[in-house]
Formats: sequence, C-alpha cells, structure tokens
Amino acid sequence: MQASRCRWRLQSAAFSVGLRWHHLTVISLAILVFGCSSEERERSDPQRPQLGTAREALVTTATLEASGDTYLRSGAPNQNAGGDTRLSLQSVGRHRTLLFFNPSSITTAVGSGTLVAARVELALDTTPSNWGPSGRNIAIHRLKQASAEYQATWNCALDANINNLQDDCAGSSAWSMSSTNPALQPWLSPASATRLITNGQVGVVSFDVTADVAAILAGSSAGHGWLIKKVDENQGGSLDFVSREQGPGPRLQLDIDGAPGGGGGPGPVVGSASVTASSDSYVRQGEPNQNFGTASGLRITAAGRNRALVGFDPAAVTGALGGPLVRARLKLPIAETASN
Ligand SMILES: [Ca+2]
Ligand SMILES: [Ca+2]
Repeated sequence: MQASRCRWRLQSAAFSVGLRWHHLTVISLAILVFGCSSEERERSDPQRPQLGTAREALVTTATLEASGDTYLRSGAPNQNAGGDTRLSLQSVGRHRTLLFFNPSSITTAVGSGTLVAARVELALDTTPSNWGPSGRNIAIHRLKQASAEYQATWNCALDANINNLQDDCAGSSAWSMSSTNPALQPWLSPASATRLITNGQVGVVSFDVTADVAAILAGSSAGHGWLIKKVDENQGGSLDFVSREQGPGPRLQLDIDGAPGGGGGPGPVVGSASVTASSDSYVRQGEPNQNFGTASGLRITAAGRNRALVGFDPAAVTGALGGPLVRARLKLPIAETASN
C-alpha cells in the first residue's frame, strides 16, 4: 500500500446543455483542485497497457504450374497428345487426362511449413453439354506408376517412340489402361476427389488433393501425378480443359501454414498474443522531481506537460511470437473520460 499524497491537480468537468431540437452544446471546464489521494494500485491491474501482437500461423498460398499435361484416347492407343492445346474428357474413345507436377517442387514450396490444403485447378476450355439434367461426376485419381507428358499413350506409360503407331513399351513402361480390375489399373481407387460437371458450366474446376500431396510430403507417395476421367464413361458428356500449351494450364494450389518456401502473399492472421507492459510511468513538468511509477494511471494533460512512458521487456515480446510478426498494437485503456 502506497502512502497518500497531497498535491494540486487539474481536474476537468464536462456537462451538456440541450439547445432547441437536436443541437447539443458541450461545455467543458477545467478546475484546479487540491486534494489528497491514495490512488496507487497494484501493477496487476488488468487495465494496464498491453502490447497486442500477431504471431506466426500465417497461411500462404503457393501456386505450382503443371510440369506436364496430356490426355489418352483408346481410339488412338499409340498416339501422344502432350503437345495439344486442350485436355479432353470424353465417353467416346475414353479420353482421360493426365497431370504431372514435380514432387521436388511441391516439397520445396512447402519447405518447413505445414500443408493445410492442396487443390488441383483446371480451366474449362469448352462449355460442357450433354452432361444430363443434373450433371455427372468426373474424378481425379493418383497415378500408380511413372508416365510423362510426351510419352504417355493409351497403351504405354512411357512409349519409347511416339512417332509410330506401335506400343514401344514393356514392363514398368507399359500399363493396363483398359483394365477393369482396380488392382491392375494404373490409377488408385477410390478417387482422390470428384466434381460435378453440369451443362453450361464455365470457369475453373477444382479438386481437393490434400491427402495426395500430404502423402508426397510424407514420402509415402512418389507423386507420379494424377489421372482425371469421367466417373461413368458409358454416359454422355464431354469437355476440354485448357492445357499448359494454351494456358492458363493446370495448377496446384498449396495452402501452407508458416515459413513457405514458395510464393504467395500473406494470408489471414490466425494467432495473437498479448504482452503486458513491464513498466509504465509518466513525467510531469509541474513536478519535475517527482516520480509517478506507482500511480494507477498515466495522466496526459496540457497543464504541467505530463508525458507517459511505457516499456515492454524485449525477451517477453520475442517469447510471445511463434513466428513472423504481422502487426503490433499498443493498447492504452482510458481510465478517465477525456474532456476539454
Ligand atoms: Ca501438354
Ligand atoms: Ca510408339
């Protein structure tokens, strides 16, 4: 408990006088009073100044362009479409699309951060029609074996010569694109994600592939890429996506929490911390040799040239941050209504 102190102090008062219908005049008075007060309170007062900070937990989005894209056709089983300006899905001829993203680029983009979500996005190049009155689903599957944009054909994962009409592949370079047995199919089932396609749809189709990308980061998936097909290839409906040859090509959007290795601007701040002032006081010209470090308030007045001082322990500020600082706010609660 602090000793009481007697002093002159400037006190302000304000009152309102109503004039006419809706005009209000505020009259302020400044009164110099002499009094004794025991205004000291413990520094544990929750109303004391606080430094509000935002810590890490920043979600940034990195965009990776496809490193390769093509589509397969059962009707042209030894021809490659890697250089085409479109990526086709179609019942007739079983058109299926393949997408490739460099796994090391994915790993680099995430860096020391944590993957929050991953999406494969493709821009529609044609307006879908004949997809039925309520639309039909297309699906994205993980590829189970390595293939390549300019070597993939219906018959071969890697055709050694795409300039002929023969399947130049065997063993791991061949695949069973016609198989109805999930164990033999070169894509993983069930699908990673499906999307409904409806007649007249425009814009971008987005698939949630978070689990697939997480598996690549964990080292449990080689990241061979994805296959997109109609869920029911016996029903009508075809569409084309824009290939990377035409652009904007397929992309992989990675939402990453903290320390991204890739691009993208700062996302929303999802964390905050408060640091309480380690010291506060004010100085007063009118009482130039007195200290107010234990006063319950930080008084700012014109008379006497009061000036407030607030300090924070740098180690406490550093300790409160879990990552990069986004912004900091100094909060000073008003203990006494301002006037004059
Ligand atoms: Ca291509
Ligand atoms: Ca060939």
